Amino acid sequence: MLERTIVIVKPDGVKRGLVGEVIKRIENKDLKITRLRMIYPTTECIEQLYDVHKGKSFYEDLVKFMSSGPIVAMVVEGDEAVRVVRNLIGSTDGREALPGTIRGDYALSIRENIVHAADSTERAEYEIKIVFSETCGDF
Ligand code: FUP
Repeated sequence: MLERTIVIVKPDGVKRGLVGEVIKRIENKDLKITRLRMIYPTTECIEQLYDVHKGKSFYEDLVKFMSSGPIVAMVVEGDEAVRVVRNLIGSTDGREALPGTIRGDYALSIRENIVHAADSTERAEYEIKIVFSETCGDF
């Protein structure tokens, strides 16, 4: 079934020059990028993006990290895009993520793990609305 999801290259991915690599892997998979935006996100926007993690031990460091520099957000479409993209990025902890996945190939950390992707179509719509709103950030 045709779905859309959101992929975000996190501040570490942008700083390390991995935007092109992430885009290449998405396009190689024959997924389509239909929107693309680079922003320096506000703390408030990141808090909304990660609302489900509020109160967890890692939440504050996560918000600080995600709002520490520019990010690149994309809307990605294709057959079962949510699951397909989650498989492309790999598991959360870069030390555990399988080789061949983005995190498996480029991350050695659970926090600084290069990319974010929505884990359901409902979350994708929620996150797209937040990250592509005027108030999420600017330069
Ligand atoms: P994921 O969906 O793979 O991005 O992972 P989660 O939704 O579980 O976590 C969101 C983000 O919180 C991760 F990308 C990194 C951060 N995190 C930590 O910093 N420490 C943890 O123990 C778990 C997650």
